[in-house]
Order: sequence, then structure tokens, then C-alpha cells
Amino acid sequence: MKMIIVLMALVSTVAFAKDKPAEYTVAVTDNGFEPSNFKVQAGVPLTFKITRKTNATCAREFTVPSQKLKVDLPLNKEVVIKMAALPKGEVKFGCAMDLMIGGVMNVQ
Ligand SMILES: [Cu+2]
Repeated sequence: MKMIIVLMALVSTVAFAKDKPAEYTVAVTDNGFEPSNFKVQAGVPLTFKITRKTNATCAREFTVPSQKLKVDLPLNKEVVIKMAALPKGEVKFGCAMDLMIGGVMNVQ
């Protein structure tokens, strides 16, 4: 009986970890999105915390064309963006001008 309880606790812990959204902190600087290339967990809801720290570039939105996502990034203000889980593969993101400034999420 004790064994079963331990097992159940373990299973619920794993399920919780799987459902917990993964968080990514991104800054927009004179160098573009930082990081601009990062690994993302597949099948897990995503939360991005993005702060634009420069006015000197055109990267004033966070767009993810494949997800039809476009969010304004006000200067020096953290924007929290929730995204549904992504399938495995490469997902491009970037500025609103055809990702001229942008990066790639490697969804694994
Ligand atoms: Cu641009």
C-alpha cells in the first residue's frame, strides 16, 4: 500500500512538471533579441518575458508568423507573452518587418 502511494506521488509530480509552462526571458538590445537562438521544450505551454531596452532598432514587436502572434514591446517595460505548446522543429520569431531582426527557437 505504501509503495502505491509513493508511486502515485511520483506520477503526479511528473505530470505537474510537464504541465508547468516553460519560461524564457528575452531582452531586445542594440544587438537584437538576446538570446536569439534558444532551445524550447516541445508540447509545453510557453511564457516569454520580453523587455525592449533600446529605441535604436526596428525590433519593437515580437512576432511569430507561424503562430500568427504579434505583440508590441514598449520601451523598458517587461511584457509577458503566453504561447501555446509548439510542435518540434524550428520556429522563427522577430520584428514585424519580415523578421529582419529576429531569431530561432529550436523546439525539441
Ligand atoms: Cu525590423
